[in-house]
Amino acid sequence: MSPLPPSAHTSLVHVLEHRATQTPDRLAFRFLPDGTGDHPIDWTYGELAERAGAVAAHLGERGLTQGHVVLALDPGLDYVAGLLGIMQAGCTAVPCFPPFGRRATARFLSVLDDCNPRAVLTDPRFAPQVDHFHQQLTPTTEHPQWIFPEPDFYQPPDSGEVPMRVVEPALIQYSSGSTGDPKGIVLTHENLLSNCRVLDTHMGYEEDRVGCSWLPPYHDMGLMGTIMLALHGGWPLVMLSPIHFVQDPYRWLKAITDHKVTISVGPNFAFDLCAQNITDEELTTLDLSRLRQVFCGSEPVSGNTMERFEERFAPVGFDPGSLIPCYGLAEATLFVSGKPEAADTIRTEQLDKTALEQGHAHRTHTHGDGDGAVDAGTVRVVSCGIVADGHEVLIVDPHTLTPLPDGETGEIWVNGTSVAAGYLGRPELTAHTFGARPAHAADDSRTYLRTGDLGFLLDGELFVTGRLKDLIVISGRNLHPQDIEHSVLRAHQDLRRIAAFALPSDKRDEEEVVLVAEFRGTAKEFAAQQKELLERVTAAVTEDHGVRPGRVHIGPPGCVLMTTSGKVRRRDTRKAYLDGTLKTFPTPTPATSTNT
Ligand code: 649
Repeated sequence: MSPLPPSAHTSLVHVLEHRATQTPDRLAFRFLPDGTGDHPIDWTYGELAERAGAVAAHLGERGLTQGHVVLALDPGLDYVAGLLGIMQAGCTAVPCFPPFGRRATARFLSVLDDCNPRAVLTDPRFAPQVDHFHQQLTPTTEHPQWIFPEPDFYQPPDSGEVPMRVVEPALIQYSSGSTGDPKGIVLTHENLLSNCRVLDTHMGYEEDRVGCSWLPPYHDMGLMGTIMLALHGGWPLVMLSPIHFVQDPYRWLKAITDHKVTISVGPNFAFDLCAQNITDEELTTLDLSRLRQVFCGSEPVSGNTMERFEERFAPVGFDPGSLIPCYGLAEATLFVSGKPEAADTIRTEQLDKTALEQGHAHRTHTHGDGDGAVDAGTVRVVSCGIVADGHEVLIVDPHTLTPLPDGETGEIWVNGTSVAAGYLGRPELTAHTFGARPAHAADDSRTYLRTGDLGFLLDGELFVTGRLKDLIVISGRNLHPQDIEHSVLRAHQDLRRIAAFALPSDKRDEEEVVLVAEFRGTAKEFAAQQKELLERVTAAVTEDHGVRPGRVHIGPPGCVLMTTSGKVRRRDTRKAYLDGTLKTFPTPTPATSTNT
């Protein structure tokens, strides 16, 4: 397998064309439809190119030669063909999940409202719902063409015309923004190729590379991190659906064992799930000795989780040196930093907790491979490695916009060719987020992406310590506080201001949702209804978002801190919660019994 000359291709569609010409019979993608090895579906580059071409031709026949096309198929090989076909037809792909269930449908419709697609490519089982979808769209959104591919959709049409009309932008990625306020990240073909190139450089070349992924194909890590990377690099990717993984995490490691996988990826929670749920009996059927690179990113990487995973799977050949903590975000296409290839263990630092809360990374002592013991007053932070080739990370004081020296925490800013063009239809937000310049920089100096994440650099490595933005990340899902707060408001008419934020759970190595809500009533009324209020809030949040709030504080007016313009000050409310200074209802005085 020869690595591609990177400069020779202007898009991934051209990369596919190249592969289909040079190595048509080589395996490109393998999908495990039931999550096990029983009925794998294999596509070679030749087959993939033929199917993508067929999709492009069918779109062309329907007059879809430009504009946005939402791709909302189930995970599988058709998703890959759909994606490349849309781009080949001259359209911009908008990857999305299928509109299944209340939450997903609400988000799906808000994506449609935001990007005004000319067409939606989704599973035929949603055909009966089209009228219902249309009724829920904003009246100004034009009704898209609905395409429900049947198998012949992936066969070249009789006309034989296969377009090759790749145009900009390549793709709109929705991953940030709440349901009520989605933000579409506009990615160019160069962004997608740049992300592949920097990851290729970071990972190095391997003759026998085989990837495995259960990540959703509509999320940046699944799409840009696995599908596009595999196509670009010319190595096969074994895919299973996220549902099959979550139902039984053993399937991931079994697929790695069975298909001689050398590279894989997952968020922190996936490593925990495996370490906790895989039985001793299952363990005996695993062989992880071929695995050389396992990326872990998308949420804070826990040193403890990594150790638990290493310990559990070392007996079946897992090499701890293969773990690669990494950091990235869809606004930078995907990859920003990762453990250097040469390093054989994860780097963690023990830092003084109080100093870190004030923004200074003061080492208490260094940990090479870590023994898991953390002193009180100390936090352990895992390094997310070195910054992507040709990219720059600046740590900036978010208030003064002054660049900070090594070891000081501030907002992570990124510059480089993987950084997206901006948010669809949002010039002001785009200028603010993508066009940042540090204080006193010349007007024509380079601009940076403000990531909204907090971290510091130390000896050339990036450590991510928190989020400036209020996003709550739980089990690999990004939850928007506004959406959760909205559910709480619905739960009870006497609850008004709400603040939702994340705090580390006492019980698990994860964050949990914490809610602070104001109750519009007297202390006595509160005491009488407290139990019901808690039940209703918990039920509403669990039902709407699939997460159970870890802690709920209901207090009198004033317990949720607000700005003068009426915005919830989540971070300040969170701090007051931690400091124990939140307003509370007086504890009811125990009824005094009168002795007569
Ligand atoms: C992050 C994506 C990180 C994300 C992944 C490189 C087969 C197997 C392997 C393979 C290829 C084929 O979460 C991706 C880089 C993968 C190479 C795979 O190779 N994007 S997002 O836009 O949805 O969210 C971004 C936010 O997530 C948080 C930050 O708040 C960020 O703004 N985040 C992290 N927080 C703490 N620590 C980290 N390491 C974080 N990474 C992302």
